[in-house]
Amino acid sequence: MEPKLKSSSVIKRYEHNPILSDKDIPYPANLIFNAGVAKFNGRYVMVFRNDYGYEDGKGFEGTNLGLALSDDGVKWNVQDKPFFSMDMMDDSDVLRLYDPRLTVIDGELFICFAMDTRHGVRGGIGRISDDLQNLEIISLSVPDNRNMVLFPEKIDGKYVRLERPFPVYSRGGTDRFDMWISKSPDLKYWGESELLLAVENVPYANDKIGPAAPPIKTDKGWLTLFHAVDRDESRGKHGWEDKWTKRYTAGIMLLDLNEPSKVVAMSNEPLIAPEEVYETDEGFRQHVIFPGGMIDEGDGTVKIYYGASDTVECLATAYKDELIALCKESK
Ligand code: BMA
Repeated sequence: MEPKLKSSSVIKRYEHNPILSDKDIPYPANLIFNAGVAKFNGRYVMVFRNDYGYEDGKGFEGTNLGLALSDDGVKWNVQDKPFFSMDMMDDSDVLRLYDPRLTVIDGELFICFAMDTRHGVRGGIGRISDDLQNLEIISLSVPDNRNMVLFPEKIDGKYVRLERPFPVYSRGGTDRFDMWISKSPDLKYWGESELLLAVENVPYANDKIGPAAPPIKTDKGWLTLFHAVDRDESRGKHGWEDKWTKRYTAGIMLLDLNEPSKVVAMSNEPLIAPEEVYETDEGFRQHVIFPGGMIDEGDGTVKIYYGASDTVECLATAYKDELIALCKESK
């Protein structure tokens, strides 16, 4: 029997979840999920992943990134064309961009994304123009790396990012991937890399972990969401695939304000675990909670945006103080 994981009681899911799905999209769309969200120039901006053109037995035709805007973070207006599609890229090595995260730094909007290429998965950082029409790529990692997120301000004069390289050869040939942190003087050249949090530090993970949303600054530290994966070979069909043995949950921790490579406290239980029908029984890959955005509303609450079942985009809210209280001091 797989252990039952429950969401923390401090999490309140939006009662009309999902907030965005394929039926809201004015161009071909099948799976709308794993969005990045930021408050930028007075409104909420969302860049979401769209896997489109599904054909039975063949899979998907492609992936593009869509753009949606909102005044309240709940109801979204989707722009009539994708924000990014492969015809905008003239590098034949690149296969797709996906899983965007958005961070505003000094009034500019930045995006992190994963980029599949014919020679491995690269983590990318780009700048989005103020009119939200253009993406300028600033930096691309060597393979394999993804799940990058940027902190919303420089710390000690340097930009900081969380990331999740995925070494296979040196780690037994299977998933066993941890969270790392790196620093940069200019968003282009990255270094001072350190291990931040390892799979074995997360009691409800046995497979891999990765960054989720840009951290939020609090007086107790950087409030930081991540995703955690546990695998159980006895799991069978979940969704469109015959075998899907992983479960994705969301976790929460606090990083030191001045030295964010130090985890000061963490919750020993998942923050969000798959429970609702759109998380467990519907969709492409069930039992997947994949957060990509956490917005500080300035009134003591946060909005958390997460992809559910790799199929729809959902919203949950929580009080910042209650999230902080979940994080127990680490030894
Ligand atoms: C990860 C990424 C995510 C996806 C998740 C669950 O490896 O590919 O985009 O949401 O798997 O399928």
